[in-house]
Amino acid sequence: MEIENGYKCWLRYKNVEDQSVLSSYRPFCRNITVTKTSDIINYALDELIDGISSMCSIVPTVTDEFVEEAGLVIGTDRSKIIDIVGKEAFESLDREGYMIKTVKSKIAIAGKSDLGILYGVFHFLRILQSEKSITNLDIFENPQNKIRMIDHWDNLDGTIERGYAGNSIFYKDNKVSFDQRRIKDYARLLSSIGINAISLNNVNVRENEMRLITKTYLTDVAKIADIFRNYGIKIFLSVNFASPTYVGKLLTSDPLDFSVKDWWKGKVREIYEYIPDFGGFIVKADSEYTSGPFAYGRTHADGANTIAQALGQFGSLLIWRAFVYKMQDWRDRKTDRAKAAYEFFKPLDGKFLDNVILQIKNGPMDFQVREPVSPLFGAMESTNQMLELQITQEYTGHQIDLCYLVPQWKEVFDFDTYAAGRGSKVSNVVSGKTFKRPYGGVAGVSNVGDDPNWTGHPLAQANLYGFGRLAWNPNLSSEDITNEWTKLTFGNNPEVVKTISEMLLSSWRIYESYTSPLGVGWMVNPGIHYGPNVDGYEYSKWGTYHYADHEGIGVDRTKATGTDFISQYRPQVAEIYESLEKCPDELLLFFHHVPYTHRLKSGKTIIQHIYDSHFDGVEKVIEMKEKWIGLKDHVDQIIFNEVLERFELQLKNAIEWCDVINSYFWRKSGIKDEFGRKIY
Ligand code: GCV
Repeated sequence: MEIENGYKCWLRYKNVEDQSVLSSYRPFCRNITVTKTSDIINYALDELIDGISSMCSIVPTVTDEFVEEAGLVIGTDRSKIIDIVGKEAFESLDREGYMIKTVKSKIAIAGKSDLGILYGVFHFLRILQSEKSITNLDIFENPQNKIRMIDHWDNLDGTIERGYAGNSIFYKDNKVSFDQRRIKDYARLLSSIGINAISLNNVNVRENEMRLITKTYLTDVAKIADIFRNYGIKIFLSVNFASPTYVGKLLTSDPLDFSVKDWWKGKVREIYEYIPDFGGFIVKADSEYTSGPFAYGRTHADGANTIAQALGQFGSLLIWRAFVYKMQDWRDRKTDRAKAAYEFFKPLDGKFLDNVILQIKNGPMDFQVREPVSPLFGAMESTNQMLELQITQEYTGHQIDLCYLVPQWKEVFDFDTYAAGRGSKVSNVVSGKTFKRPYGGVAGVSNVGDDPNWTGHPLAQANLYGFGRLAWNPNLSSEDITNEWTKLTFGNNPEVVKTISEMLLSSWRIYESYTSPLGVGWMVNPGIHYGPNVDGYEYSKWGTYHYADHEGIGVDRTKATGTDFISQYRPQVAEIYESLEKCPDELLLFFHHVPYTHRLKSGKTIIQHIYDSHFDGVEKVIEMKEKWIGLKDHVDQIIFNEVLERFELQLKNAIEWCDVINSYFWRKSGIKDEFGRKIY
C-alpha cells in the first residue's frame, strides 16, 4: 500500500468506497469525448483520466468524435456541447468560467476557453472525490475575481521570509533550482483551486534577487513559467524600485527621468523574450527600508506609473503594495501607524494608470490575529484594488499551532465598507464590481515550502485550499469549504469529517483566545513573531503599541480623544467603532484605551476576560489534541503523528501565553482572578 505523507494534499483520488455510487459513476466515466486539443486541455485530460482510473478503477477511452454511448464530453466550442449545456447559459460564461451538466447519459464539461475546461475538470473530480451524485448535475461557475494569486516570499538562497514549511521549492544556493515534478504538482494543486497567477520571489528584493530579471536568471525562470502555463498560471516577479540603478547601472532610479523610463521599457521587452505571457511585477516601495519614489521627491503614483507604462506595452500588470508606513518614536503618541497607508494613498486616487493595482493588506497594521479591515478598501474609487491575505502563519502560529484562517478571511470579504452605500462589501470592492474597475482580485502570501507535505503542519494545507476557493468565490461559506477540503483530504467517513472540520473551524478563535486580547495585537516575540512577549514591541520604532499601564490598556484611535484613525472609515462604520458601547468586543482594544474594570458586552470586565480567555484557550487546545488522538485509526500514520507532535508544541505555547499574559496583567493591575486560579 502506498504510504500517504500528505504530498498529494487534496488531490488524492482515493477509491470510491460506496459501491452503489461507484456503479453510478462508471457508465459516465467510461468514455471521454474531447472536442479540442491544446496543452491546457491535454493536461486537463490527463488529470481526468488519472482521477477516474484511480477513483473508479476503470481506464476511460478517449475520442474526438461524439459517440452514442454514455460518457463525458469536454470542450469549448463545438455545437454539440453547447446543445447539451444550453446556448443561453453558455453565452453568459466568462473567459475562465465553466458549466457541468448532465443530460441523459452524457455529462458535458464546457467552457469558453481551455482554462474553463481545466477548472471544470477539477470541479468534476471534486464531486467524484466527495462521492456525490452525478446523475443530475447542473453547475454554472464564473470566478468572482480576475486575479487569484499566490505570492511567494522566497529568496534566491533558498530561504523563505516567514516560511514555516522548509525551504523554497524554486531556489537553492543563489540559483533557480527546482524539481520539475514537484513544480508540476504544485501547479496542479493551485490550478485545482482556481489560482491563475503566482509571484516567484520575496517582495523584499535584495541584492541577489534583483538579478532575477537579468539574462543569467531569466532562462531558468522561463522554465518555471513553462510548467505553470500548462495550468493557466501566469508568472509575476517582485522587483526592486531602484533596479535601474542597481541592475541597469544608471545614475538614478527617479521615475520621471527619461533614461529610467526607457530602462524599464527595455527590461520588460527583454523579459518578454523569455516569458511571452509574463504577468507583471510586484513592488514594495518605501516600506521597511525598501527603496521607493520618496527618495526622489516623487509620489507613489509617479513611481508606479513609470513601471506600469513599461508593462503596458504587453498588456501586463503592475501590483503596487499599499503596505507603506514610517518608523516612529514610541514616545510620540500622535503618530499612528494604522493611519499611514490611507494617508499616503488616498490623495493619489485616480492618479494611477489602468494597469496598476493597489494591493492592500486586510488590516491597517499587519496580518494580526485580529484587526479591523483596512479603511483603504472602498476609499479609492478610481483605483484598482487587490486584497492581500497572509496564508503563511506569521502571527498566527507558524504552522505549529493550528489556526485555520478561512473564518477570518470570510469576515474580511464580508465587511461592509459602505463605499457606495450599504452592501459595498470588500469582496465587491476588490473584484472591481463596486467601482466598475478593469482589474482586481486577491493575493495570498504562500505557506508552501519543500516539506514533503508542502505546508509543514498537514492541516495548514486547508488554509491554502480555502484561500483558493474563496479567491474564486468569496461567497462560499466557511463550513462548505472546510467540509469539502476535509473530505478530499481525509475521505468521506462522517465522523472524521465532522471532527476535523469542527477542529479547523474553531481553531482561529482558540488561537486568538490564548494570544493577545481583544484586538490589541503585537504581544509577540519581536522578529520571529511566535510566543508571548507583552512589551516586546512596546518601546520600539515599529508603531505597534498597547499602552498598558496599571489602570488600563488599548490604543485610543477615536476622533474624540485619540489618533482619529477611525475617521478614515465611512461614517456608518466610524460611528460604530467610535462608540465604546457599539464597538465590537473583539476589537475594543484596537480602538479604545479602557480601564481593566471596563465591562464588555459579554458582561465581563476586561481583566476577567483576559484571565478567562487565556485559561480557556489552554483547555481548548487540550480538547483538540484529545479529539485528534481519537482519530488515530482513521488517519494515515505519518499525518497523524505530525499533527499530534504539533498539538503537543501548541499546548506548550498556549500554556506559555496564558501564564505570561495573565501574570503580566495581574501584576500591572493588581486585580485578582475571580476564580482564584494560579497566576504567577
Ligand atoms: C516581506 C511584515 C513581515 C515582513 C514582510 C512585511 C511585508 O512586516 O514581518 O517579513 O516582508 O510584512 O508584508 O512586506
